[in-house]
Amino acid sequence: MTDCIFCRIVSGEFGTELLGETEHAVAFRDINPEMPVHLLVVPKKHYRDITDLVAADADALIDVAQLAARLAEEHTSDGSYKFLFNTGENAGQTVFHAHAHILSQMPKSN
Ligand code: DGP
Repeated sequence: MTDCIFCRIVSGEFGTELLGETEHAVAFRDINPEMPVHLLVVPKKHYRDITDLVAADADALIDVAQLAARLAEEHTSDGSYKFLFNTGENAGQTVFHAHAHILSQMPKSN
């Protein structure tokens, strides 16, 4: 979808740095971080939210979860993280391309 900001990131249009990529998902930093670690993992294909993703694409769902776990290992000092899907406008979803927030107060120091 050309009017979807995350589809445009997935296509490479903005040159957004990708922190990880699988066959079905990519990860990048949230532009407006709410914690020291705040990453987003999105399916490459467009789904409106996690509900649509779960219903339609088990392969992409697994990739999102596995990529999130790998990023948490790489970017946090203790492997603890929040794995959050805002779903629907009244729950705070503002970008309607399914995405997981990976949030942690414990960045890896290097
Ligand atoms: P949500 O409220 O769950 O829909 O979260 C959307 C998140 O997406 C929000 O935390 C900010 C982030 N975001 C919005 N536009 C961009 C963008 O162009 N680039 C990046 N990296 N993040 C974005």
